[in-house]
Amino acid sequence: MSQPTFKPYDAPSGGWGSAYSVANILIREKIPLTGASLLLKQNKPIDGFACVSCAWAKPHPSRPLSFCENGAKATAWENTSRRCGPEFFHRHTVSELLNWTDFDLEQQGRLTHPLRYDPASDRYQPVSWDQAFEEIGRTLKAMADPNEVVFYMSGRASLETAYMYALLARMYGTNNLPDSSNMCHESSSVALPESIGVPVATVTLNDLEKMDGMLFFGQNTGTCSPRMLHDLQQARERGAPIITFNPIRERGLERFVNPQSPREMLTPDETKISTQYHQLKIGGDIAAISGMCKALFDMDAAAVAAGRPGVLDRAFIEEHTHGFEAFKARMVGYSWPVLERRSGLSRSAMEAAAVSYASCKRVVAAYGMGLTQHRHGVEAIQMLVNLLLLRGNMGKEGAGILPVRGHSNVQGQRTVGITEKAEKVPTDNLRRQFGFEPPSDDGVNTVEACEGILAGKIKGFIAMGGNFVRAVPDTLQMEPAWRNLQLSVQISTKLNRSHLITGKVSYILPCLGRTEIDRQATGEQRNTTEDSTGCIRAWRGVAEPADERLLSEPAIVARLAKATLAANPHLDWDAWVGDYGLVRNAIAESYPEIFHDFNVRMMEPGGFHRPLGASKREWATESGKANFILPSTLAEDPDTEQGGHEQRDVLQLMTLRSNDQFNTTVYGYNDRFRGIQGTRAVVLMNSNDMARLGLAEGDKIQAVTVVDDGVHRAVGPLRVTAYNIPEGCCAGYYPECNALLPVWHHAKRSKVPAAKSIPVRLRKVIAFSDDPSVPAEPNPPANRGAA
Ligand SMILES: Nc1nc2c(c(=O)[nH]1)N[C@H]1C(S)=C(S)[C@@H](COP(=O)(O)OP(=O)(O)OC[C@H]3O[C@@H](n4cnc5c(=O)[nH]c(N)nc54)[C@H](O)[C@@H]3O)O[C@H]1N2
Ligand SMILES: Nc1nc2c(c(=O)[nH]1)N[C@H]1C(S)=C(S)[C@@H](COP(=O)(O)OP(=O)(O)OC[C@H]3O[C@@H](n4cnc5c(=O)[nH]c(N)nc54)[C@H](O)[C@@H]3O)O[C@H]1N2
Ligand SMILES: [Mo]
Repeated sequence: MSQPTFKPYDAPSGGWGSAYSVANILIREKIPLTGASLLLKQNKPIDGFACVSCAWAKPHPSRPLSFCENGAKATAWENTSRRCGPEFFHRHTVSELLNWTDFDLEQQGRLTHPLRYDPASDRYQPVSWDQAFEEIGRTLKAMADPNEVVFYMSGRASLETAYMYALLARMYGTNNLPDSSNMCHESSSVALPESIGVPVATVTLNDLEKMDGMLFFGQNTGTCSPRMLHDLQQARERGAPIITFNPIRERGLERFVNPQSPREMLTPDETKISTQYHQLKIGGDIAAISGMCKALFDMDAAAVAAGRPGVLDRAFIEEHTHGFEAFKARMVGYSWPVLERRSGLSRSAMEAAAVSYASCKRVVAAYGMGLTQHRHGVEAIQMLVNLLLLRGNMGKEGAGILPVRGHSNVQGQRTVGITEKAEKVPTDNLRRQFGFEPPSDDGVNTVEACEGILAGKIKGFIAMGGNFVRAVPDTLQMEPAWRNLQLSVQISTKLNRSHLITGKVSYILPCLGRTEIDRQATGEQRNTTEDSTGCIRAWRGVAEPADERLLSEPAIVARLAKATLAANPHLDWDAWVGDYGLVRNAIAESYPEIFHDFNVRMMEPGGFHRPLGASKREWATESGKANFILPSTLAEDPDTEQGGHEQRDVLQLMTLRSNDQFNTTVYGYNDRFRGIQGTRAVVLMNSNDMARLGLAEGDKIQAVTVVDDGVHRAVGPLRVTAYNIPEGCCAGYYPECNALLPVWHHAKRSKVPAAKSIPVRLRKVIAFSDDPSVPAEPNPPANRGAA
């Protein structure tokens, strides 16, 4: 690999950079021409497939080309012509593969055979499907307590798979159904029901067309949901201000050229996206939003005193909200110097944001991991809702709250039963439909599953997709603990590190991807997903399967169920696999309010939306109103501050995605927008902090977590790279930095790991070579961003 380079990237997001990047990956993955034409079916309803990348809404009618750079990469990644079959596993022991990077592992291509780990030869060996299901079923049946087993789900599988998987876990006897949203938008799932009585976004694409202003917090649109840039571009063309809060200047939120517009591609036209860009401190959001609220109260008082109409929506507040007076007293009582220190923004910046916000009548507030992955993630989201409520921006066209979801069906899986919380299960319906008693105790979420594995209480782990061991906190504690599992089953499309940390009995079960044709007894099957705006639609894979041996995810769940559970006269798993329409009928019976007439409605070209009371100003909260909820603190993290985070040599580290990855899947080493090429082993720092800490550009450091629980957590060597980021803050890449994140360092109540604020010290490393084959550090290579 060539030497890493670091230089600011001047081009806008989208544009030619995006077009080249798509072409490169199609060539690299040797996607045949028919494969490239796959992209024409991407995000096309009914007879096309939903993109496997992010969960952003798909417009109807669809655009002729309905994919983005990262969506194209995800499709190419799934449809690669490379295969990772038995001969590969014959050539490489698992111990050897443990030294490979995430990139190299997934580069081997699609998994083709069911595989069982053989400890004697330290290799994965091919087995028959029958043998695999028989042993897995036998091992599950032998567990002393169903709560010793975890059924994890990443966010990609369809509604049909998710429903069947949740049913399998509950019939087995457990609510241990953690999923990737426990590391992601669980903070939204806790915050929003308390504030407005729904767990998800209240807006649709129609609202984005009608909004006349937007607030944007902690979401990297250009990389993580690029198709949304079209909606932002259109808003800007209508003159709507977009006010962004992010510690770093993300290119997609600065300027954009639509790579599918010949006019824009050939002229210097680019759209400036954010009209105000506030580089607040990591974790400064509650203070920044409080500052905006305080400014609104000041403006309102001044307007009313001058006999002008106020800036608050008094009628809305009166009729629809609860807790306003206490909220006002708190906001008015905050002092500007404290708000400035906590947010890292000046009073005038917060006031300017408030003035711009108050100039709009219909505002949508969007946010991502920059809010949710903090100790106070739940409260930060509730503060954002408070800000919307002050001007009645909830439950009217063009306004509302928009958590931008991650995985392409992560929201939908929750809707059909993937949850550890017993109260969210439609117990009566399941009992009536299937004649069994669903478990009434809560199961474990992701953090609790990690704790259970560390404590030796969890003994079996089934993963429907994902790369659990790599995605969770405390890598260096989790990996050895994982080896004590009696059973680890990974249902996957590509090889990843979670496969290599084996338990006593370990299986890899390879499955079809969403882009592939799913042939069953009644013919080619459709599947359904729910996007970030609560829109549910039908899709169909169009590519030939990567291998004839692959089973679909519903087929794997059904075979696991048949091998594990006693026969049930009310449930014919084989019939369900033969016709996914029968699964949808069952979903409709369990969740009639959302899914009635599912098989018919899913065929509407624009899909159908789940009902959301808050979007009609119906508040399913305890007070029966939309609630103003007070934050408990302005501090970013009072717990770790006591441990010394106010010390001058401790920085707050946020762990980020590059433009060349999808979560733990690393497509390559180029973070184009951030100007980092050829490496992921970096720490991005403010140059004043570098000077203060005696570090120079290119120095190698080891990052060490500053908490006082007695565990040493370090990652490195990382290259010091000067970057436009506020003082006291620094950034590194996920998942390489996950070894720094303590498992207990999570959002209060939602337990989302606080991956955006890890207190660290940086220690200079003396002996280090840029040659990755020269080990310089005790860290396993996986914790260095290789190259
Ligand atoms: N290409 C691509 N697309 C993806 C993914 C991917 O890995 N690659 N992952 C998918 C998944 S599962 C998810 S959840 C989403 C994630 O998409 P995002 O929510 O965009 O997540 P991150 O990339 O982690 O970036 C979070 C942003 O928050 C900012 N930030 C960090 N700390 C703070 C803070 O304290 N306050 C504020 N205001 N901002 C902060 C960071 O600078 C960054 O811009 O994307 C999905 N789409
Ligand atoms: N430090 C830090 N940690 C984080 C985050 C962060 O920002 N910082 N982000 C968190 C977030 S938001 C998330 S969502 C999690 C992600 O956690 P996960 O969802 O567990 O991880 P992914 O990397 O998305 O999983 C990739 C693997 O999924 C498998 N796969 C891909 N497609 C399919 C399919 O169609 N079917 C099946 N069965 N398998 C498939 C492939 O084998 C691939 O290797 O990570 C979390 N961890
Ligand atoms: Mo996510």
